[in-house]
Amino acid sequence: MNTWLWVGVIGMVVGMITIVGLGRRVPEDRVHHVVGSAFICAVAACAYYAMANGQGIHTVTDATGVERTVYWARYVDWAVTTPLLLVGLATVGMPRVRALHAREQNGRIGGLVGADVMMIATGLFASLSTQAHVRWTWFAISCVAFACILVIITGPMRLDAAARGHDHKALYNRLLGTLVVLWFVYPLVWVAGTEGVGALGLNQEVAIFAVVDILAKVGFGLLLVSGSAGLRDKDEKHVNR
Ligand code: RET
Repeated sequence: MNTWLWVGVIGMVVGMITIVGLGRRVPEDRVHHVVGSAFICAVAACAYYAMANGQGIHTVTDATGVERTVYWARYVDWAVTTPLLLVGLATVGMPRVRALHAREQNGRIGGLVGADVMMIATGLFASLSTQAHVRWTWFAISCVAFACILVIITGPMRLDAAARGHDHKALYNRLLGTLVVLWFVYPLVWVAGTEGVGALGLNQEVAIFAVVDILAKVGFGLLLVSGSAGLRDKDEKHVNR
């Protein structure tokens, strides 16, 4: 179990260094993708380092008397990193010009981040619940927030990206596909794991989360940074730099 937590630490640190190295090819106006992606890895590296050293872990005794180990440090990690991942995706789709719609776009990002923080916070409450009906109610609420995120990123934000031209549309769709597939693994592992029905043991759960976390942070960050390096803006000619 500890080995997988150390795999998490090393994976995130190596990922961060690779992203920063690759980021040197990214034009100045897209460096925010490099900074965001590198910070995502840095935050996760800290969370994995804490867990590997026995910190950010809590034992819950269920109403039935069964003891469960909750790695709450991952929820702190997710509460910071998932909004950053979504903002990274959102800024690929957002037009640079069209100040007329800036308010709507900022509002949409606010809604997205709000739903995301709600998803993670209610997921933490679910993990810490001792009674099954309370746990599954929190789980359902967290799933509703997840559904809201999916609606926003596959609906209006995707249309915005398509309106920015072929390159942005293609990159947005590639990132969206990767994000959706990987993010679905989290609730599935939660349900199958020790917080849910217990079909997966704690060791397996920790191992799967370590691998998916590396893919969702480092893999997504590499796609975003390498993809944004070669983007051509349709509206670039209107912008004074
Ligand atoms: C929980 C359990 C409750 C129901 C749902 C969940 C979803 C979690 C997700 C986490 C994504 C994390 C990422 C981290 C790293 O980069 C909290 C597991 C819906 C989608 C992408």
